[in-house]
Amino acid sequence: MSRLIIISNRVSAPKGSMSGAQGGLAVALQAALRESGGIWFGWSGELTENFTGQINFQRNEGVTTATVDLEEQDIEEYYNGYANRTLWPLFHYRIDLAEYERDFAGGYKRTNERFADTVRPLIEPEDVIWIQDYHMFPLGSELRKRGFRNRMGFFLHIPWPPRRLLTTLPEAHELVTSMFAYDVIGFHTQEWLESFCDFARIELGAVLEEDGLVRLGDRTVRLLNCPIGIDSQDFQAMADSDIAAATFKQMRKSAVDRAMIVGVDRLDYSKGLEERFNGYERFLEESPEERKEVFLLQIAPPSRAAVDSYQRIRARLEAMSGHINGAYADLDWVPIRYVNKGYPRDVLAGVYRAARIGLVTPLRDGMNLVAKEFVAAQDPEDPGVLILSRFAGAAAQMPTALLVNPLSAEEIADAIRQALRMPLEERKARWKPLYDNVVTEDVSWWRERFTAALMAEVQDQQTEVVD
Ligand code: ADQ
Repeated sequence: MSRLIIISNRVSAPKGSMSGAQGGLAVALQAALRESGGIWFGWSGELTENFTGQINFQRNEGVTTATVDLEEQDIEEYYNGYANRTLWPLFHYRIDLAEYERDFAGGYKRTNERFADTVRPLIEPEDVIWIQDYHMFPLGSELRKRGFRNRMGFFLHIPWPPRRLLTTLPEAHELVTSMFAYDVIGFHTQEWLESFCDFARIELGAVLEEDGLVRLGDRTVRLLNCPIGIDSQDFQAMADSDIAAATFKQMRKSAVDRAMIVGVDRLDYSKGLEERFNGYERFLEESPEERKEVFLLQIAPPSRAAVDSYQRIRARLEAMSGHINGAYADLDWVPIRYVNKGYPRDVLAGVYRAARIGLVTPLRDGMNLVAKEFVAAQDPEDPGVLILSRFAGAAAQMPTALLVNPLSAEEIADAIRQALRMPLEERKARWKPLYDNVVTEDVSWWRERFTAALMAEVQDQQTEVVD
């Protein structure tokens, strides 16, 4: 079996006994590395005065990680700039928030060149390279320019935007052309895959061949619809753990017979939190008789605090929760508990299980793993109801959730009412197919599906320079 080299912006070394500290993606990629004896390379998350390219190797529980520090200008332009202020909003359809700056684009290119130069001595001819996410679109092409003919795959964790939006990016042609350096490109849904195809075909003149292949010049790429899942077995085990049971008890006690609606999201404008609060407020306004039977627990740890748009949404949500609580709270009841903290995964599992409704309403999301975790944590004899945005990648695999338009306060309010009134039999009937999917198409299924496609690609194509 070939060695696997995984490259991503941030690297997660195994954390051993810290129960519930690691996400499913980290665990799945670590498992792949253990099997193949490979390396996980990326940014350390640390700052250095001058970039030296010195690699810090670590070996934990059979997984080797190799990380490099970046200098301030790289972090500002590549990470806070192009990745988080240009590509993230654009790829989530928010061109109103996207900032197009040549310095950001330049820093992104420079940092990817630095990654390519740094990882270069670690790669052997038979290695298979798997690059993750939007921080590193051009890395494959940079490696090809340095003479690497290895099989290379890329997986995109976020949506791919419609062609008309992507054309607003000054570097769009260059960026998408560079992606033809890969042998396989994976997306969470057919929709994102087709949007990529549209751009490649209409803007670049790429040719769609049979069987998911797209050709541009002398390079052919396989496009793969490959939805990510969660570590469902581990997550269920966490839901059955003592910590989860204690959290469940604590939550039920503090709910005093009220139904809990739960939202768990990174504090990000793509997650539709303002719109969710509006939808919940609409429900409170329209349903005075049911109002005090519920409360909303929104857990939203801050992220990307260096970026203005994230500071703004944080302030906005604080104001909205204050306003809603001010308008509706009573002596014995507060409609929203808004918590800006992260919790271990076993605690989250207990919270999900105690909830009657999971409210997952991103405006756009590549997949959304919270929806899957919520389903995995439910009690089969008394499952909660998942309310899910139609615009999350997860909706394609979860048709029996209550699917809503997250921009419509009315649809969110209606769905909350429907979920509260839903008889047990219907709750079970809706939950079971969701659960079956979460278990079958889990994170191991995802990574095996992707690596199998990558390993299968025959290298009979020109792999020289792709600009
Ligand atoms: P994210 O945008 O981070 O991921 P998501 O898929 O929902 O979104 O994953 C979030 C993870 O963080 C979940 O595992 C969740 O449990 C955890 N989390 C959130 N809030 C937390 C809290 N308060 N405490 C502890 N943990 C918390 C990106 C894309 C997604 C895609 C994933 C994986 O934006 O669309 O599903 O990558 O590809």
